[in-house]
Amino acid sequence: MAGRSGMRFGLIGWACGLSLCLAGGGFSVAPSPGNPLRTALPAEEAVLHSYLRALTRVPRGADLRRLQAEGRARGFRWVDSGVLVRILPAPGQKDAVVQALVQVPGVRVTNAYPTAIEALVPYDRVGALASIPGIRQVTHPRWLRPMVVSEGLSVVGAVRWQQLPQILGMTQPVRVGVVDIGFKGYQGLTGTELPPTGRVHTRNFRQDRDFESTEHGTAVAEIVIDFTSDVELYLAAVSTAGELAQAVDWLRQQGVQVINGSIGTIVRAGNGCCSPEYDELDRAARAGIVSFFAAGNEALSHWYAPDFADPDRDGWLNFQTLIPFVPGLLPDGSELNCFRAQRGHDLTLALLWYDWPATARDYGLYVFDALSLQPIAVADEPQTGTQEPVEYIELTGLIPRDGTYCVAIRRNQGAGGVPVELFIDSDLCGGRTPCFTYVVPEFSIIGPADGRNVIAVGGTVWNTDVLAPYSSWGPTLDGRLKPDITAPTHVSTRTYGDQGFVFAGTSAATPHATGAVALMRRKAFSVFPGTTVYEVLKARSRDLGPPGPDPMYGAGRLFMLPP
Ligand SMILES: [Ca+2]
Ligand SMILES: [Ca+2]
Ligand SMILES: [Ca+2]
Repeated sequence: MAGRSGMRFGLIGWACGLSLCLAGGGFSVAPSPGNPLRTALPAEEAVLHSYLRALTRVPRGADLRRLQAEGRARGFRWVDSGVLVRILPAPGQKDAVVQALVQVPGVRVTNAYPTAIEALVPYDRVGALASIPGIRQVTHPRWLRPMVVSEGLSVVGAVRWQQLPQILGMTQPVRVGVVDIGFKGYQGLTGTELPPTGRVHTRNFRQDRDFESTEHGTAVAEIVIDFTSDVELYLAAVSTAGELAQAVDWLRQQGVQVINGSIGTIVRAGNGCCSPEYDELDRAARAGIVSFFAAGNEALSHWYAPDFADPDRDGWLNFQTLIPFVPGLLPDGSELNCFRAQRGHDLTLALLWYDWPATARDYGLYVFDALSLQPIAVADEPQTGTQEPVEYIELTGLIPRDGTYCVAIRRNQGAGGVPVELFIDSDLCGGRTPCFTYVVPEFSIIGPADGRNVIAVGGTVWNTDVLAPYSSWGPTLDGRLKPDITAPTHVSTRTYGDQGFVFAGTSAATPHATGAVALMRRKAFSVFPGTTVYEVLKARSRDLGPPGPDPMYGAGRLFMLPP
């Protein structure tokens, strides 16, 4: 199976088998300069991700399907024989880099911003990128994912608004943009759960052209339209951060008043820096557009430490909990953070450290089988001063057997002194129990919900008003209060109801806020002079949890009526 060879691929370059590297049966590595599990690399080659470097050595006639599966595990996806990459230009070098890129035969620049360029590069041409000046890193795109885990309209006070006469409202339908991974089945719902065909506008920014990859966006749009069907609806399909930036730009040009994003990425800086979607969302805000994004489903699948703790000085981080969700399983200080996974399950892991935009602290992310202590996946790119502080693993169906697996974090070089974070796939644990041994819900807001000009929406269970256990907590890593607001989730939709599911996750909460703003603008555009509809929402929201604004519920749960 292609997947198994993908695992082996991840181990190329290991200096020794793990049994040789590990001292005794315990998990500790003999002190040595540098990482004994990784071979050294000349600094000038560090610009290319190791997967791309490996592609430059692929012989003609190689098995492309195997290469694609290996790429997927390392965060790369192919479109035909091209690989989608994220290219980080040095400051001021964007235009020069784009000019050089388009000289390379077969390369297509799919979007270009000062902070990052995305391009589709023929797999046998990736080597050409290493010699282009002004590039500080070529890596995988930041992939966006839907924030689903799986009866809320009257809960938020929308029914009274729907009964209001149309006196003070906008005379035109409200223009609402929905950015999402996919909109499967939306055509079957126009005129019923969605506006009529003439009022649904679509644009596909995905390089793989798969507008109907999932029904997720259709269910999200359905919730917005539950509030008011008097909407011009703009559906934009995206899969990467760069495509999201493009989509927000397009929506702004269409004159939308509200944007809904029930999607996000765990690869984010936490201070709104370093990726083009933030710049486009700032621009949208300056144009008066309100953007709601899912806060994330990561409260049970995130770990954080204020520094790289390594009291035994062996290079492997010692995990500690700030909030002991699972006391007693392992004492604080273990070098393994373990989780259960089933054979064939998907697994996404991101290691981030707060050293943006470019780091010389070189950390690595390792996943071991708890029984054999053999590594099943490794992400350990060199960080030599120009790269983003990210290590990323995406195992699609590659978990070899049902069992326990453990994450370890390695410091190869560079001092500590900056916060370290780990995200694991929230799907792994169904949103109810901690996803691994050491869980820290604080700072688990995803991107772009962590942005300054984005309203981050957390999720409360619709009939209990209790925060959903997975709903991401703030604050942001630079200390801003998030989420901004919470809204009901675990709700019914036609799209998911037909499949027997309730729609859970901050994905379902977000369009409640979007729908509320659309409805209020339509009904009473002019009744709140000198303030924004969002300010009104915030002021009316029902305070929950600790009194006043707090990093779990934000201002409170969405409520549209006066207090
Ligand atoms: Ca240690
Ligand atoms: Ca590294
Ligand atoms: Ca509160």
